[in-house]
Amino acid sequence: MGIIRNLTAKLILIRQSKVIKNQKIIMSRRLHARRTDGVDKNVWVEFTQLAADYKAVNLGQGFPDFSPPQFIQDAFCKAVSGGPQMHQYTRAFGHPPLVKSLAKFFSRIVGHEIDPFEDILVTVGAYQALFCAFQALIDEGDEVIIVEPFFDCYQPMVIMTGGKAVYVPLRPREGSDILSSADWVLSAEELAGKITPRTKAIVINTPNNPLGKVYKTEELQMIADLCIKHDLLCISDEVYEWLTYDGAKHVKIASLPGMWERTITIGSAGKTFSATGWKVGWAISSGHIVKHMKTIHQNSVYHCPTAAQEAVAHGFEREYELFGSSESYFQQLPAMLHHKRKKLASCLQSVGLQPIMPQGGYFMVTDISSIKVDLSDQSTKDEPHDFKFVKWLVKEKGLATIPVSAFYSPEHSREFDKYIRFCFVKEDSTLDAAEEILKKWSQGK
Ligand code: IK2
Repeated sequence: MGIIRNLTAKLILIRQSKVIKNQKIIMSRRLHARRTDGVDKNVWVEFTQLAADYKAVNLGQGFPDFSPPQFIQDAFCKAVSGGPQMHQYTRAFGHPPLVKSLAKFFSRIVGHEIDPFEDILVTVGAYQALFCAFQALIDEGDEVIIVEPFFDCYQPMVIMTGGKAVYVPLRPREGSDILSSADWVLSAEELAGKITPRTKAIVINTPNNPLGKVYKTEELQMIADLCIKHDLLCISDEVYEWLTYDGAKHVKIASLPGMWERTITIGSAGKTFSATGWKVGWAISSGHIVKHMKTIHQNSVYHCPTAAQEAVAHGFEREYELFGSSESYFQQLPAMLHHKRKKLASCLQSVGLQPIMPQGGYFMVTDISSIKVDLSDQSTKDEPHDFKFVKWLVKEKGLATIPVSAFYSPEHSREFDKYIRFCFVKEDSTLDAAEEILKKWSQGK
């Protein structure tokens, strides 16, 4: 009996030491790819969770807290009950009714006959369109110029290609009060100075998130001239294209002479029809560019949800017919947001904060350097001032916003860490709740 017990104990020991050895082997191996190094932090993951944890009034992440228009909800319901094919795979590069309606709609705007099957790729939101663009077009060692402030994912997406992100900031115009996003300008000299023989593309975002800058035709022409002169691509993120105010006009850089062939225009049904959860986006460009993006798409996502695409197709058909009329959602949404923008601006002004009035989009940036609060408890890390401030505001006052330095490169983030971003695509009751918090705070309550 004793011998058997001893043998069993020995066997268990041998087995355990094998397990430990295997674990050591596994731990000595690098279990991840290097491309994930340094790109693990994400402002949306961090601050959306924080807002939820503190049940804050949420003027943080950019999504409406109201329903999409009835016509697009009806289109979605109709699609879902539209037969078995609505629940199955559709064409990999875009549901045929959607690519046809996008081509019809945007041909009129770009002034170029867009081929629905060659020139368009439908993606999982604008996010995936951006991902496909960077993966398909940027090689290891290529340089990509990004105009700051920029939607944060451009930087990790460039890094993951092995390319190098090079930054040029929009800067507040010198010598004047910075009252509007139009006062933030791009220096032609600074941009031209960043172009090297390795430069492959320039990335712009108009209307810009977070500033709300809507690039004027002259500014776009300056960028276009450099793209043509140096044979560069232009990735133009235009997800807020319908949201402009006070007469600002959105211009597509792809519509400028010589730019169709080298521009990738990115759009989002989430932003267009106030349905961010549907995650339908697209890239439009010349077929010789889109074909490479299709390669990335077919080897990663392959195809996007059918019913949502069917509904978005219906939305664009409707908007094509109503284009320019007061019934068009592309008129109604900015009209509604125009009021919300005014409401938020006067709320900020009433507590002594000066908003930078956005010409477009649904965000408003304000300078917080006049606010003196003790932020020493907010973080043990050496974080930028606006990160600490936004954390304090959520935890102490129950109001969620986003730090603007998250939209800057590490090189420039400290220069711009005195701003925070408010989102105003929210119910009036949400904006009222935010106003109440700010008013109470300013009265020392
Ligand atoms: N491009 C820009 C400029 C965006 O703002 C977004 C969505 N941003 O929303 C988060 C926020 O800023 O609060 C996208 C691309 C991605 O769009 P989609 O939702 O269609 O993937």
